[in-house]
Amino acid sequence: MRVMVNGVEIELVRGDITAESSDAIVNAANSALAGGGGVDHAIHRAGGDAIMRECARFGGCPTGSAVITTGGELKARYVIHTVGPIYVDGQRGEPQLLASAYASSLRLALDNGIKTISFPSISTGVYGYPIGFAARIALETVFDFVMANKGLRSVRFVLFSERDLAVYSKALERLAKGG
Ligand code: AR6
Repeated sequence: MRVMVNGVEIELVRGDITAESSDAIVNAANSALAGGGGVDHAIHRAGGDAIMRECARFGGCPTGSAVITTGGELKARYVIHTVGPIYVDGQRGEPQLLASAYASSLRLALDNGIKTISFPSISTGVYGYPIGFAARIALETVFDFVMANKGLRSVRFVLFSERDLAVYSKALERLAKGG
């Protein structure tokens, strides 16, 4: 599914983000930037050691922020590592922190001349964020950002399962209708 918002293509696909050829892919990292499971593991495995060497220089990244490294051996030139919140009950700032993870990644992309960027579904794996809520926050944050900032050409969500793609599609339909 694909919509245009203020001249920017926002697209949802099912797939493996490590195969993306956008300028940057986003990693769902932890605040130690230490590597881990899920998409983080897949990106470091596919991109090689250069990514971890650059991560180590930052000495970590607070929840809701982002840092940028080389894409190493990936097709993508850069990896933007962002740290989403661990979901507890939704009352501990999780929505704001999740929105901030997306917005910080988009800001870093613009600052580095990136035109095309691909996101996974941040926080909805190991970190337990209910995907219906997370999808809405992710898409709303992207809509708000591209309405307020010129420079990006495409923002893609690469969802790992058909179910995740269906949830994001429903959220995007609702948002595109203004709901
Ligand atoms: N391509 C796209 N999406 C993927 C891929 C892939 N190759 N692999 C997994 N996903 P998670 P989090 C999906 O757990 O919840 C790590 O250990 C997955 O199905 O990777 O933000 C970090 O080091 C899910 O929908 O990230 C942190 O400690 C989504 O990516 C912690 O997990 C996010 O799941 C971060 O947890």
